[in-house]
Amino acid sequence: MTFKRRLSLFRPKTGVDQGAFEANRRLVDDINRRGILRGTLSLGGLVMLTGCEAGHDGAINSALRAVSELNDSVQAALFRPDHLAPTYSADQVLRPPRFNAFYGIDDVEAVDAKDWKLELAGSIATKKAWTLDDIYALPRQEMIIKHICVEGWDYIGQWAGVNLRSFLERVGADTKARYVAFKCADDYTGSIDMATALHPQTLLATHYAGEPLGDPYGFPLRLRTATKLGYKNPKWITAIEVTNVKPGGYWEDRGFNWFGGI
Ligand SMILES: Nc1nc2c(c(=O)[nH]1)N[C@H]1C(S)=C(S)[C@@H](COP(=O)(O)O)O[C@H]1N2
Ligand SMILES: [Mo]
Repeated sequence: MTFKRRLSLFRPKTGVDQGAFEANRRLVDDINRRGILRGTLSLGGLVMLTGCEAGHDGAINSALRAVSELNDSVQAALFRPDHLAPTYSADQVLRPPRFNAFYGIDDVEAVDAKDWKLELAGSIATKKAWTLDDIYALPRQEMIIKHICVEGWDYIGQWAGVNLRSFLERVGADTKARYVAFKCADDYTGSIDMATALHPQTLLATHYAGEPLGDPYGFPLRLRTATKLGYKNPKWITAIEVTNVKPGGYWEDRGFNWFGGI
C-alpha cells in the first residue's frame, strides 16, 4: 500500500469542513504537479492537514508522527540544494500579506524596535547580539515567492532581507552543523535543516513590498524560505541557534511534518 493510500485512512469523516479539506487536497496536488514540492510532500501536506483534525486521538497522532518522521528523511533525501523555487512578478504581490498565527491578529503583540535584539547561540563563533540597526545595515536580497500554508491558502509575497547563508557565514556559524533553530517574541519556535538554511532563497526578512515588515507579519525579523511551507517560517525572531541536536517547533511538536518542504 502506498503511503498516500494509507493516509486516506486518516481522512476526517465527521465534524470537518469537507469543502476546506478538498480545497487543501487540491492545493497539495497542484503543488506537486508544479514540481515545487516533490515526491512525498503530498503525504507530508496531508499528514499535516489531517493531523490537525486527529489532534485529540493519541493513537492516530502517534501513527501520523511515525509516518511523518519517515517522510522527513525521504524529503531530506530529495532536497536539491541548487534547485530554485519559482519566483513571480511585482504585480502579483499581495498587499498587505495574508496574516496567520496560532492566535488571531487582534492578539498580536507588537515588538518594540528599540528593545529588540537578535541573540545568537550554539555553534556560532561570534555570539554578539544584533540590534535592528546592525541588521538593517547588512546587504539586502529580495525575492517574490509563494507562501503556502497547509490550511489550504497561499499568497505571493515580496520579501527582502539578509541572505541567511551570508549571515551565518558572517557570524562564524558552523555550517556543517545539522540544524538552525529559531525563538520568537511570541511562544512560537521553529527549526530548519542546514541545507535549507544555506539555500539561496532563504532570507532573514526585514522588508515586505519595499517597506519594513508590518507588526502582524513578523516585525522586525522573520524567516522567509522559498522551499518550505508557511509554518516553517518563524515570525518575530529573537534568537537563532545552530545545533546538531534536532530541535522541534511549535507545530512540529504537535505532530506536523518536521521537514515541511522540498
Ligand atoms: N512567531 C510565529 N511565527 C509563525 C507563526 C506563529 O504563530 N508565530 N505561524 C506560522 C504559520 S502556520 C504561517 S502560515 C505563517 C504565516 O505568515 P503570514 O502572517 O505572513 O501569512 O507564519 C508562521 N510563523
Ligand atoms: Mo501555516
